[in-house]
Amino acid sequence: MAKTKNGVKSRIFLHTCENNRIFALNSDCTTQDAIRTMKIAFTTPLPDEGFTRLSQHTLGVPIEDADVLVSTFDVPVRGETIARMPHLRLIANFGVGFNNIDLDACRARGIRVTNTPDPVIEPTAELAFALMIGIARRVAEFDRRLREGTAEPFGVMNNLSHSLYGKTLGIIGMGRIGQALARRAKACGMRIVYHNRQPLPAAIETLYEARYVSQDELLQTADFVSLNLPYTAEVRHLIGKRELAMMRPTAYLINTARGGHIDEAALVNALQTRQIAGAALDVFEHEPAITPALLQLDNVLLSPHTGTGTWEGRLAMCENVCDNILLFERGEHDKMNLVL
Ligand code: 8YV
Repeated sequence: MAKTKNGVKSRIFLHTCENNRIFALNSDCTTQDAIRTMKIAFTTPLPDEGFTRLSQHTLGVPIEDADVLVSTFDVPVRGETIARMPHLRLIANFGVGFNNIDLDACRARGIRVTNTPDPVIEPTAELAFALMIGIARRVAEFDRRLREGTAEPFGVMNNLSHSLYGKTLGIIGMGRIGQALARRAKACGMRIVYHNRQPLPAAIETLYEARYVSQDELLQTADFVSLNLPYTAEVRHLIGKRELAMMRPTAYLINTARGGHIDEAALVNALQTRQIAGAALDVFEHEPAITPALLQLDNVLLSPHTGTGTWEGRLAMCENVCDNILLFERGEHDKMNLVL
């Protein structure tokens, strides 16, 4: 057990899933409740206090018995898992991205799928911004070098880095996370260009002083390129050899979306040859494995898929999952965050 800052008790077992094992959450529910209410299984244990609103339900049942599955990004819900769940009616994903779920298998069975788009916006934008500052100002590298005793001596022309102020941020995927990042970047004196499937309404562009450009123009002109778009098979390797070659040698690539957006082998090459200045990555193509060459490079800042991983974010995501389950139970499907 651990305590949060505000004293709330919680079990922390995020990131503990191994071999797609299905974990159970503790429950005080009686058997009688279980007969009357929906049975909910979890692919990964989540903080108990986030689910008190579901206490009349049976939480943490074996997946074979579940009506509802709460899933997370790190445990794929494949067709074979769904086939083991004859009663399954809803997958309530804990996270905005749902590429962990086999939607075709859900569609075939009429299983509904929800996600948590709202609470992930600010923490993810925050981490993207932290990564931008971190890589450009060499924050983690300086810390590491000082601890290792490999730092350059203090001095006016030593330990130089690059400013964000006055630079151009190119956002690929100007949805709500992209816009939350734009808000932060604008406040720090950055110019913003973006690429989306469609340009945003003029009022939103004006708000962020953001200019719509083609993806190629964005790659050619931005000092920082941030990926903030959802992952689907069509955008696998959106950033590969060709795209990296278009980027400026002084540019940084930031990814808080999904690892599959980037051809990691091509990125390693671009970083080793200094074709681009650096990369800051919260997500990885072969997650949780990290391409070993990335670990050797100083012009890379790494983070363990923790864009939404704040206490505040996690508890708000739990609330969002509970809302979706309770709305489903009441048949208020139009109010749920339905993705299917
Ligand atoms: C979450 C995420 O940590 O929301 C998402 O899509 O990728 C993550 O940042 C994760 O989904 C929690 O399950």
